[in-house]
Amino acid sequence: MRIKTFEEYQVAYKQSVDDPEGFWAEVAQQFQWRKPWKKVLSWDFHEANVKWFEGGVMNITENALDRHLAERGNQPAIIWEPNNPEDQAVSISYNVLYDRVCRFANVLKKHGVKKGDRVCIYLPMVPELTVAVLSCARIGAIHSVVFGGFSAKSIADRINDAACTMVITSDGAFRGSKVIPMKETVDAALDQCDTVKNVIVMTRTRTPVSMLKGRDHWWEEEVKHVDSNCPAEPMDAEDTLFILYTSGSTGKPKGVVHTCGGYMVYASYTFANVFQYQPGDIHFCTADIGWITGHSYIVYGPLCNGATSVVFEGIPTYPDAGRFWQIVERHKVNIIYTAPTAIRSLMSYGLDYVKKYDLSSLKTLGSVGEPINEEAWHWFKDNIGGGTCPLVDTWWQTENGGIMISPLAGITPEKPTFATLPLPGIQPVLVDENGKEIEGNGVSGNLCVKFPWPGIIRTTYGDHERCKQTYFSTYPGMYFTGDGCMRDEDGYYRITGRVDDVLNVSGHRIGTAEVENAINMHLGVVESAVVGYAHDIKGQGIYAYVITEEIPDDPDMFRKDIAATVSRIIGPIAKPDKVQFVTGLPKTRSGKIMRRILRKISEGDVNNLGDISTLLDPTVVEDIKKGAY
Ligand code: 7RM
Repeated sequence: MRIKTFEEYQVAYKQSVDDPEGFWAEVAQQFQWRKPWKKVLSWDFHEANVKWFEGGVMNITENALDRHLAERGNQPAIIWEPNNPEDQAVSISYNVLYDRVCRFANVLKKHGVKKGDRVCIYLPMVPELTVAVLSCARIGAIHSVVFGGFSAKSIADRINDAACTMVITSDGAFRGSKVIPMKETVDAALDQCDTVKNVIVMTRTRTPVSMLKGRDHWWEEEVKHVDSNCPAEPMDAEDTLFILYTSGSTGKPKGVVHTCGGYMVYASYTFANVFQYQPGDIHFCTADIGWITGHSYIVYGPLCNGATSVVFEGIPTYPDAGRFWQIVERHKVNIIYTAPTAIRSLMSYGLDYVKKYDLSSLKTLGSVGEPINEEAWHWFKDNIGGGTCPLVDTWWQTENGGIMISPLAGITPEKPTFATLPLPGIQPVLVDENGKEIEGNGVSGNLCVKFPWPGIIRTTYGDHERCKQTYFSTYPGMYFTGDGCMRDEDGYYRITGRVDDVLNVSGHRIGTAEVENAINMHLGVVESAVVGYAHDIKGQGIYAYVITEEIPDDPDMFRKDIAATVSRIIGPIAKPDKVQFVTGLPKTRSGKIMRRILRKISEGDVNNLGDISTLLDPTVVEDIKKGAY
């Protein structure tokens, strides 16, 4: 399963294309199955139907926990680094994690949670988050983790879409110097939800919270009164493991569905190979478990490989910009997997924060979430990796379950700013506007994948048609990623960014339509249009053009009010960086906003707007260029 040389990569890649079923069956055999599968793969991209390892029976927690107990029961599964560096880190062995998962799984059962039920998890980065996720998987309940930065309304939308019956949260969260309410936000969400029967509240900040009799229960009380034995629920490989909501170019976020068998195989295989994980390695992924990167490379991938995974509660700049490097030194981290936005931000604080710490334990560096610029790539490689650690720029998406295009650390070549080569099993293609495949090297196009892999999205929860429409209809017969991409003379891939109306702000996916809808809910707003613009740290910033009923008396205050509304409706991550008030928006005769023009204006490229003759009213462009008010 482990690729050790470039030649082995080439052989594996070829086999994965010539005989995908044979290739993946061999990989899958290395996991623990209760019953073998009957069919490795059946698929139809036109109907968006893909099944892997059908008929196979397993439970991912037996692979993430039980399987390791005999050999490494006392090895840390998780090292938890709290927000405050002066508080003791907590090491949780596989034995203890197993025990905590079984107990909490019994708590879920006691409250009536059964296989197939949906459970919303809204927690900070505490060990209980991993316990909650695995406990759901243990009993076959479907977890829907919602990132702790989302608003009450976003939580409610997600709970209602999936008809969750249980919520797991905490009283509050520590984040840098801030204490953030969690339960209070859940309470506000639950005013708009009626499927939720029970809420379990873990104590973190011990801030006062309302606890409703009959609905709300303290985590710590609950786990006292349950058995520590909880046999894993037998799951079909194609039973749903989790739902994770992600933004697209239209409408509300979609519930991406991943299933047990294929996801396990893909997350684990990619973890082992991309990072070249060795037994005993300490792996530190700085993402939040609320995003797919955390699901696959903090929880499932590392634990299914028996690794030690660092869970960090805080932020990179608290108490200062040396925090990541302090963690590396303190826990002798071997693999660090982070995002370009974090690297760029830390770069700006200078090297003193880096030099204070011993980073010699590091073996592998990883980057994910957005294109990494050349400067950040070299800074990371040279100053953190000492110029010698391999750096893997990993491209993938929530819908993919795991890494798709990336170097294998130290095995396949690197090229700054390039995700380089597809992993075995991944068949990328570039297509032109008409869906025609662009062959050869030294070309650019829209990135599609023409053959299924085990971690591919199965459906969008409750709305299969939407899955078909979003990913499989633009270029019939292929999965469309929404990304633009170039393939250079050597056949290496470089992802250039989204080609649809999805923004990537600090590695967070945000739909322009979502932000516009939130802005339009603000009192006095008539209409708005949102685009991304190049931002030094965030990668992209959010630029909003807003038409108001009246010229605001105090435009700056109005801007802040709009930001407050967006924060309230979506969450602070979606707040616009810039708001420009305008009297009109550039629209085509059919009423479509020409974002292309707005993007250029937001980047200051006003003399190069291209063809504006198709606009209903070309004069609005002049007004916007002037900066109306
Ligand atoms: C893992 C994750 C997916 C979008 C994707 C891209 C962008 C992610 C890279 C990247 C360039 C990379 N999932 N993206 N990784 N772009 N190079 N290495 O981020 O669903 O939240 O976002 O992120 O645009 O479509 S995600």
